[in-house]
Amino acid sequence: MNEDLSDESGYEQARARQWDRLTRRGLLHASAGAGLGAAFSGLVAGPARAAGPIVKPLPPELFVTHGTNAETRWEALRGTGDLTPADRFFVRNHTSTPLIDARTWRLRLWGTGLHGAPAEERPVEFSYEDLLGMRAETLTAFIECAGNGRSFYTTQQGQSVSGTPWKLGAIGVARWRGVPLATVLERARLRRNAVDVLPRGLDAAFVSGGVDLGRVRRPLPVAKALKDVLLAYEMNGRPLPPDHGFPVRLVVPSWVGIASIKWLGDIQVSDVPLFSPWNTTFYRMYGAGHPPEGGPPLTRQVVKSAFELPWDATLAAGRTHVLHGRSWSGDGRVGRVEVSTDGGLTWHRAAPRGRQPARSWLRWEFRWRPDGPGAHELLARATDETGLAQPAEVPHNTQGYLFGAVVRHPVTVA
Ligand SMILES: Nc1nc2c(c(=O)[nH]1)N[C@H]1C(S)=C(S)[C@@H](COP(=O)(O)O)O[C@H]1N2
Ligand SMILES: [Mo]
Repeated sequence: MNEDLSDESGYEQARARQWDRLTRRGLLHASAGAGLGAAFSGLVAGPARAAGPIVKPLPPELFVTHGTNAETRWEALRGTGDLTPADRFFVRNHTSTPLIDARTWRLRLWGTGLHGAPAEERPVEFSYEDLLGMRAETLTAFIECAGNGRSFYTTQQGQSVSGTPWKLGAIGVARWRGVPLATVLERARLRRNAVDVLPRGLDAAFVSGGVDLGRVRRPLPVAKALKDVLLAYEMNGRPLPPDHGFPVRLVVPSWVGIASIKWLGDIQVSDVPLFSPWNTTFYRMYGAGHPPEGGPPLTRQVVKSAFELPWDATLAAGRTHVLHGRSWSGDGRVGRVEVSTDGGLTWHRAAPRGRQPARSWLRWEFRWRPDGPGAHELLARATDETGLAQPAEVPHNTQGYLFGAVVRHPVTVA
């Protein structure tokens, strides 16, 4: 296959064609759920379950919880640098954080995309120590949920969407260290005709609407897997915390958070396209304006901005405040940030604070002296280096993914 599948539009076009072919041939069902994957999961030692869905403390001044998930409060990022400390990094769990023993843990690679390991019964195995012994790389990158900002489809656009009603706190930036997925694929003797890898977590199977969808897993094109994906075992200089994927997680820079599978147990490598509910039912756009079978699988995150302020902040009238915020994009660095304090009538440039690491966020500040007391809305909009800017409104999709419109942040001047 000579298409550049690390390129977003190329990937999406290729996927759309593969999708058509497979659904027409009726193969989807056979490869989607049960089949090989279920048979193989019998080989995976069952990890212990934590008491609650999330292991780390979730003090209310740092997090808002939504079921099995925890959202970072933006005011809790005030005073932090580019890296989000692990104690305030958001958690998105489909079920519960599993507690895994790194001494018995193995990463297993299997499938038709590997030489010599055609069947799932003969996986290529790596222990935690094997990975620690390989040449490591570090990468500073954000992980952001595709649903970050979802609640604003409803509160700003009056639209109904399903899923966790995040504000803007389903993002964090960390310095990840680990082994390039490319290194491990090479050691497992990747075949030239491999097209997809399907990493799968060791957390419990996800049940949605009474249907057991199996363990969390989402296919990734081999070209992306070989480009910049990390098998990470460290976050900000420490071993991964349990909630963020200990012992090893994938970090897929700039792509929707679901791609960065936590608590990695096995990776299927295939010479035919792979499917799971996480690239068919979820993480595609459905609804008016989208194809009935859904848009292409989501890949890159969109441009967004947020203020490091409580939601409904109170600021004193008649004095100058330095407002802090951050902007980011899945397409490259942020080029420009503008702020409006009058509901979007006039816009003024925010001042960057330092240089933005690639695949991370730009921190910025803006001086504002509110004159009279009352309710205000603060708006920030960013344009990335490719020229993509945040619009005033975004088209709806039923699952509320990729809300990239300018968010109106309520502030009370007192
Ligand atoms: N195994 C597994 N991996 C997973 C998930 C999960 O529930 N199980 N959630 C995904 C989603 S939707 C997101 S947004 C990110 C969140 O990573 P974090 O919890 O470390 O912030 O992990 C992804 N990887
Ligand atoms: Mo997510």
